[in-house]
Amino acid sequence: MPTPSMEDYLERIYILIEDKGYARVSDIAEALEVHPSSVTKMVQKLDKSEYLIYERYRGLVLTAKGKKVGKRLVYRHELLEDFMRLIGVEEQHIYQDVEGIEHHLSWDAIDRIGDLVQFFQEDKTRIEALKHVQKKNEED
Ligand SMILES: [Mn+2]
Repeated sequence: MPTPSMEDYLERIYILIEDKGYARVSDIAEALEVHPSSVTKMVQKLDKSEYLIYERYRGLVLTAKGKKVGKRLVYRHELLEDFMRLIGVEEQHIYQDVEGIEHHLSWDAIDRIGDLVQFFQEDKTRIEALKHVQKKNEED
């Protein structure tokens, strides 16, 4: 199992490769707001754990395992953002809240949140019912 920090890197590397076709140490450092030397260290660790292959002058590529995990991590982040938005969390809080919780939930909990998001999306009157409760609570 990757550590929370490894997860953050894998998630970011997966997104960079999806968007640009490659992920350079400098791009990762910029995206995660860390020093390039920290990126190099982590990339070496991810290489050792077989999530990617890193060659100093050729850059890095995700292994099949790295792609699979990266994809799941990006899905998890997006699902949790959808969930926060759906329950009415203010936009300005969503990203940081998700960053704060994403590493600490079991995949069981993620799947159940997925069910809940689907439950609301399948019938918009359910969202209206939730909004009604929120409005009542605000009035109290
Ligand atoms: Mn994230």
